[in-house]
Amino acid sequence: MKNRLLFLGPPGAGKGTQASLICKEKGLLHLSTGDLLREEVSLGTQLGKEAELIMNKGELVSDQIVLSIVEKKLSKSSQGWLLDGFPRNLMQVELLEKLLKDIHQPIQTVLLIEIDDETLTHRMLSRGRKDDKEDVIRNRLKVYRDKTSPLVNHYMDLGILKSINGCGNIEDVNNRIKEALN
Ligand code: B4P
Repeated sequence: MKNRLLFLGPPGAGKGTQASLICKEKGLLHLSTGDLLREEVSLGTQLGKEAELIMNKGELVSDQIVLSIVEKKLSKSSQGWLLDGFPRNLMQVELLEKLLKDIHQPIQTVLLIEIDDETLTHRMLSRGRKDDKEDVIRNRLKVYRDKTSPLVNHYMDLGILKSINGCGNIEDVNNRIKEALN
């Protein structure tokens, strides 16, 4: 299996859930920008304070903040990695491509988790995180459509995109992902 992966999909699609399973199984570094930002928030750092205000509105945190977090982690990894929730717009794609070129570690496969808005909204409301409120979720879906979904065409044009259906239970989705990555 390839060991430099990117999981793409709308908020609540299960990127984090599935990325954890795949990373545990394959020994990859799990790099979730959402988790890393939430860690900064819980530590009460200056960066965390700035990020929290933006995350609670469902907007994207600044590209430079996110890149600096990713850069630190990626440069330490030797066993392969899975990017979860990053990049989220075309500027982040550009910044990431430059970074990966510098360390000679191009992405091998981008996996798109596809799922309908109703299921996403239901999952996020059941999770009940601070940014899982109905109006914030609506905005996060809009931000995904406006800023993140153009990445699908970008990676399709590069010939490295695979997509799977994200509906169904965690195990079924996991099996679909493993099949797609084989
Ligand atoms: P993220 O932390 O990336 O979170 P997410 O997109 O909401 O969730 P994910 O798709 O990982 O779903 P999960 O597995 O948790 O982003 C949060 C915020 O951080 C963003 O809005 C933004 O502000 C900021 N941010 C992050 N990255 C950024 C970047 N690169 N640039 C700028 N800002 C950035 O699953 C959702 C729920 O569904 C869970 O409760 C899970 O248990 C459940 N679930 C999963 N799979 C299921 C299944 N098959 N069946 C039933 N339930 C399931």
